[in-house]
Formats: sequence, structure tokens, C-alpha cells
Amino acid sequence: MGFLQAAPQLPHPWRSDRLLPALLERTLPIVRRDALHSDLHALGDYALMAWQRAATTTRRKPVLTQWDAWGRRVDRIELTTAWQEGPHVTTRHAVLAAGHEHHEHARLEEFARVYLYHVASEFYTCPLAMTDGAATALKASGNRALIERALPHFLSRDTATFWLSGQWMTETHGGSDVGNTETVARQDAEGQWRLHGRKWFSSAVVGEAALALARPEGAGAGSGALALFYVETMDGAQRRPELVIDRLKDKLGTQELPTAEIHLDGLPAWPLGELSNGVRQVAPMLNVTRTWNAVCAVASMARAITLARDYATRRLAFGRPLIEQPLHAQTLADMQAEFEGAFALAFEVAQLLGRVEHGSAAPHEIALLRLLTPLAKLWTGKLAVRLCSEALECFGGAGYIEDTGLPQLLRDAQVYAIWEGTTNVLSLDALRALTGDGLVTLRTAVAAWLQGGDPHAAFAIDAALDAAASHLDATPAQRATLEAGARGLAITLARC
Ligand code: MFK
Ligand code: FAD
Repeated sequence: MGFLQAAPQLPHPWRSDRLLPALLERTLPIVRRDALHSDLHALGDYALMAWQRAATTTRRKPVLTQWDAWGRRVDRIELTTAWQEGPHVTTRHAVLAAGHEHHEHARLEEFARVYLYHVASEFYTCPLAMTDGAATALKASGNRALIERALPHFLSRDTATFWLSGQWMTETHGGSDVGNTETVARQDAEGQWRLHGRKWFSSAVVGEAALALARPEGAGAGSGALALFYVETMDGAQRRPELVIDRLKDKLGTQELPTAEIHLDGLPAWPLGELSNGVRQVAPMLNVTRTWNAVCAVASMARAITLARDYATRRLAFGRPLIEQPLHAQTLADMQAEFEGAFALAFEVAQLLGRVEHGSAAPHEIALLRLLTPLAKLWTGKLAVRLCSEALECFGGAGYIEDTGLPQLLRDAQVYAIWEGTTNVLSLDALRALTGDGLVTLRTAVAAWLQGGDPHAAFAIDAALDAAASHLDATPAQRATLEAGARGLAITLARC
């Protein structure tokens, strides 16, 4: 046999990292850091083990069996190994529960765990994010009965009692525009609400609960008439018969994640609050899952760049390792710089979320969080695709070959920009966040945030905010111009 190329090695994602430890050292009191370390070590160990395991095992996808041998409908889903391990790993290390502790660093500590766990989880983080979002929306609803019923399960640190929640919004006629929702909520003779309809994407179909948008029977058209309902999917160990799994989607990426098309045939449901304004009620869930999306997108970037950097020390071309080729080293450095900016933005949102929820944020920080959440989601989503693509090129032809494990990074990254609000929808959401008195508070926030920082960034943000301000009382034509430029505005702000 001739020359054999050494494969890239993954350094320990926590012990060999520079960015996350530096962030935690800057922001956390020493006692909190010390308390966190054992979980971060363990999640880093798990990430390393999962990478090594993937290199030596055949990749699997979830399998749906709809009927048993005797013709009974069973809708059984077999999950991959990482998914079977998910509840154990996440409850043991409080990946989700940590975010709901009562101190201002709770969210940062949660997302530090998420960052280390995400790639190894094979997108088990997707239903975890939705469960976190459901817990947050339930708390915001103030519905005591549902909070007492569901939160102990969602935030459980014990696999035996832990429940996952889905987020059932998208339908065939409405993903971005959920106002087109066709699912109807009807009250039966006992006054129990029941959902009837079809949900087109359900990514936590193995979960025990969900929050679902539906139109109460007789309510008007449009999104304002939608209500937000809590549902449970299991009756003991059996899936409820009113929930039918039609099929699993065959997807470009996130292939270990069982995303299903489902029918609801009278599934019992409980409204979170008033029987309208369901979008307003689900917004806390959206903002939390969008934060997960940003952190998971930077985790994917980190994985791709780390492997590319390692490979550059092992691969020789023109007599030298790639890392000693000035242009290759510059390519890696440019990727690293963009990644570090995205990391800073995503974790800024995590920290702000913790302060706002704990009640220790200044008023302008509430407005800043409202704006930065869609910006972080949309910018990191786009950047993940670009950086994962660039990282694959750093491996040459090997980056295109399935059993290196590298193409999966790129295919998975494509989802970050699509679900939880596409880039355009989130650019428009950023405009929504800039209306009202949002602009005034934001100027205060930005000035404080950039104090002593880069004057060019401050200038660019001011210019972008001026552009938004000049259109607040816009005519329809001006509004159309503003909307057409919303993505440019959002990306300028996010990069600043
Ligand atoms: C591994 C990574 C983890 C990630 C997990 C991801 C799992 C994937 C699961 C999914 O994809 S679930 C489906 C996600 N779907 C979306 O994100 C829908 C995208 N579409 C939008 O976000 C639209 O902008 C929206 C549905 C919100 C438009 O609906 P409307 O009703 O036409 O919007 P409208 O009238 O502007 O807003 C209604 C109210 O909600 C307003 O408040 P008021 O009633 O008080 O005026 C808005 O201000 C408020 N609102 C909307 N978005 C908000 C918000 N409030 C706070 N934050 C927001 N983001
Ligand atoms: P559309 O809304 O039809 O969008 C098509 C295009 O139009 C996009 O480019 C969009 O940016 C653009 N567009 C739409 N409106 C505007 C506008 N006003 N201005 C400018 N451009 C616009 N949903 C759930 O509810 N639960 C889940 O668990 C779930 N899991 C998912 C898992 C995966 C793997 C994927 C891919 C999707 C999942 N989704 C889920 C659905 C996802 O949230 C939607 O696909 C997404 O919100 C986009 O909606 P849509 O598919 O209807 O696209």
C-alpha cells in the first residue's frame, strides 16, 4: 500500500477550547464556574466519544413502523443510539433544566452545555429547544394548572419523569405565515377542547407533549384568531389514537431527527390563555428556540473549523503542511474571525436572556434582546452554511466523501436558516422590533454596548437605525422599499 493520509482528529471540545472558557471566565463568578466544570467536562467527553464512534459505525436513520404484523396501527419509531442516549445525557447534566434556575447566569450556563453537546446529540437538541421554549411560554402564560402539570416534566433531572415537547405550528398552507392555519379546535359535549387537522412538520413526534396553534371553531380568519393549546401525546405507554403519524420526512440533513407529518383526529387540548392571539402567546417559545438555533449554528461552525485546522497540520502539499501555506493559513484565520464574531453575538443573546428573565436587566437591554434574537438567528444560520462549505473545501476531495463524516456538517447546517423563521421572515421580525419606542431604547443600548469599542461599528449601527427611523411613518411605497432592504439592514446590524 502506498501513502495513507492521517485522518483529522477532534481535540477535546472543552479542555482544548479557548473561546468558551474565556467567556465563562469573563462573565461568571468563580463559584458558578466551579459548579459548572464537571458538566462541561462530561459533555466534552461525550462529544469526543460520539465523534470517534461515528467514525467506526454505520450511520443510521430513525425508522417508522406504522402497522404490526396483525394489522394494528402502532406508529412505532426506532431511534438512533445518540437519540436513545439523549434523555440520560441531558437530564444527568441538566442541559435544559440549568436554564430555568433562578439566577441571572442560568441561560449562559445552559447554552454553554448546549454548545458542547449539540453536534454529538444528532439534533436531539431540536426537541430539547422546543421543550425549553414550551416551558418558557407556559411560564409566560401564567396558567397555573398547566405549569404545575408540565413544568416538572420538562425541567426534570430524572430520565424517568422527563418529557419532550413539540412545537406544532407549520401546516401545508402556512409555515412563515401561520395565519393560514387550518387546524380547528372544537369543544366536545363535556367541554373538552379537541384538535382536528394536519401538522406538516413535527420534529418532536416522539415527545410526550406539544404546544399547537389552532383556530377555535367559529373564530375568524387570520392569525389574530388563532389560539395556543397544550396537548399530550401519550396515554400511558401508548401513543394516543387521536395522533396519527403519516410518515417521516426524507430530508437533506438532520437525518437522525425524526420529523413527521401528522394528523390530529380529536386530540384533547387545553388553551394556555385567551382563545385568540396565539402567535403573541407562542412568541416566548419562538425567541427561546431561535436562541438555541444561534448557539447550535455556532457549535456546527466550531466543529467544522476545528477539524479543518487539525487537518491542516496533517496534510502536506507542495512539500509543507497546509497550515504552513500562507494562503491556507489565511483562509482558516478568516473563517475563525467570522466564527468568533458569531459566537460573541449568540452568547450575548444568551446572557441578555438570562438577565431579562431574572429581572436584573436594564430597560434598554430588554429592547436589545428583542432585536438581537432574530439577528443572531438569521446571521449565524447563514454563516454556518458558508463556513461549513468552506471547511469542506479545506479537505479537498475528502470533504466531499460521506464516510469522512464531513458532508453531514454542511447538509445539517442548511436547516438553521430555514426552520424557526427563515432569513427573510427574521429580517422582517427585526424591523418589527425596531418599531414603536424600540429605536430610542436601542440607541441607548447600542451606545452602552459599544462604549470604547469600534467607532466604525457604532457609525454603521447609527446609520442603520437612522434608515429604520426614517421609515417609521412610512407610506405603503416607502414600506415596500424598507421591507425589500430588510435583509441588508438586518445583516449590517448583526455584523456590527
Ligand atoms: C438545533 C437548534 C434548535 C432549534 C430548534 C428548531 C426546531 C424547529 C421547529 C420549527 O421550525 S417550529 C415553527 C417555527 N415557525 C416560525 O418560526 C414561524 C415563522 N413566522 C414568523 O415568525 C412570523 O413573523 C409570524 C408567524 C410571527 C407572523 O405572524 P403574524 O400573526 O402575522 O404576526 P404579527 O401580527 O406581526 O404578530 C402577532 C403578535 O406577536 C404581535 O404582538 P401584538 O399582538 O401584541 O401586536 C407581535 O409583536 C408578536 N410577535 C411576533 N413575533 C414575535 C412577537 N413578539 C415577540 N417576539 C417575536 N419574535
Ligand atoms: P414558506 O413560508 O412558504 O417560505 C418560502 C420562502 O418565502 C422562504 O424563502 C421565505 O423566506 C419566503 N417568505 C415568506 N414570507 C415572506 C415575506 N413576507 N417576505 C419575504 N420573504 C418571505 N415546523 C413546526 O411547526 N414544527 C416543527 O417541529 C418543525 N420542524 C421542522 C424540521 C425541519 C427539518 C424543517 C426543514 C422544518 C421544520 N418546521 C417545523 C417547519 C419550518 O418552521 C418551516 O418550514 C419554516 O418556518 C418555513 O415555512 P414554509 O416551509 O411554509 O416556507
